[in-house]
Amino acid sequence: RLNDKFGFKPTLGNEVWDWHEALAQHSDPGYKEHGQLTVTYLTDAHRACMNDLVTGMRACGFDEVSIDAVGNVVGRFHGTTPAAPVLLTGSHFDTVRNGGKYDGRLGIFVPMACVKQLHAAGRRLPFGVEVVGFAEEEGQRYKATFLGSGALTGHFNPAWLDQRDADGVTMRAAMQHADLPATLEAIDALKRDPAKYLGFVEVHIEQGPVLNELDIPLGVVTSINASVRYLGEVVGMACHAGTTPMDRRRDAAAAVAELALYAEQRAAADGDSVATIGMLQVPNGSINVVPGRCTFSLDLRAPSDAQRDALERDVLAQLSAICERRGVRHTLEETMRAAAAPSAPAWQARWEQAVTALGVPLHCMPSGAGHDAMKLHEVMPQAMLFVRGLNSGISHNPLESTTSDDMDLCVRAFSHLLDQLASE
Ligand code: HGY
Ligand code: MN
Ligand code: MN
Ligand code: MN
Repeated sequence: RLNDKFGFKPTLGNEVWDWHEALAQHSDPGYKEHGQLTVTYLTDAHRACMNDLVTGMRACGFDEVSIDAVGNVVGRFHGTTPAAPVLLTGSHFDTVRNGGKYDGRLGIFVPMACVKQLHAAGRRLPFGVEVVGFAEEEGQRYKATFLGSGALTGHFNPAWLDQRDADGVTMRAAMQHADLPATLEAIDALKRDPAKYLGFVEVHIEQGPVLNELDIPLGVVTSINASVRYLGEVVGMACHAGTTPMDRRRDAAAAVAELALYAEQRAAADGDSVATIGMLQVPNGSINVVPGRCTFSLDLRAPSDAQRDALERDVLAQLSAICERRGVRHTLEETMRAAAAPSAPAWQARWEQAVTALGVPLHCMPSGAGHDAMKLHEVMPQAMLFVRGLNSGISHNPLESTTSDDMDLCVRAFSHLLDQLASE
């Protein structure tokens, strides 16, 4: 809390800060012991987060709070008329491994603070506000990215239920362990009718350096970049590291390493594309054995679908050429594909108005990170608000951070958007 150093101000930003600290107490085994934050889908830590969010929403004065069939925590604050359309908002509370405290969670806590303020003032809006803590966005325990928001848009993949995690536990078993119904009927019933909603807004940390370098606390998102993810394996031939001449090897790891360097320069050539091999393993490797197998991940993103497709085409073609030349073979499984999600103009304008009303210089920008908003984008208008991070906006890293002052600005911007919507 930076503002503590400059004279404590009891703001909702401080409260939102405290909520993050409380939720960050829960972490998966193997990480908690090292003071690392990892909360993956339906682990005990994840369920503790669910329960804390239910308690927190109830304390803020939501009229209805529940945990839905996939583990999303849903809070509803009614409008003046029960039949009025609803503003949908929220973000995810799962994290990447050894992640930061604010990725996702900020987008749950900021609207919670706004509802707390409305409830305390005895105010009702002419529309309802539905805040969702999405249970699974990062796709860490299961290859099921955007599971929570996908369930609301009718895009839950039934095959996910039988996926096994690293310990062989199926998602279905994990759901049963978490007292969730684990049936497709219950999950399909979560699909929201877009006609009942005004749209979806999401507040999120920028997870990048732009706002920090401009020294601007808030930014309005113009579009969320298109992305595609693969898990792959290259198979060559394990052999003796000491006796096998360099020109007689079928080294699986060297092939993937060559792909990584190609993807890096190919994405850089676009200027605003990105390519990442975030996972690269030699299963059961040994120091004195030429790698016979190498598993890897591929994450490709670009501002437009066409640019993402061109990057993808070149990288996959290069993978084939590398494998051909090295006498190794590869398999690839696409695990996620998301189209670019432009902000709905009316909703982007409302964020712009809110930011300007706070006297914050207006900066509009694309999102390199994927968000739940890109799932809701498939069924309703959406737009996002970014808040800057410290440490050059680093994210997916324990160094991820922001300030209670900037959190307070988010609450005030969100409240302004609500008032603006109520006045329309
Ligand atoms: O990977 C992403 O862009 C997001 O953090 N899931
Ligand atoms: Mn993330
Ligand atoms: Mn996120
Ligand atoms: Mn998200």
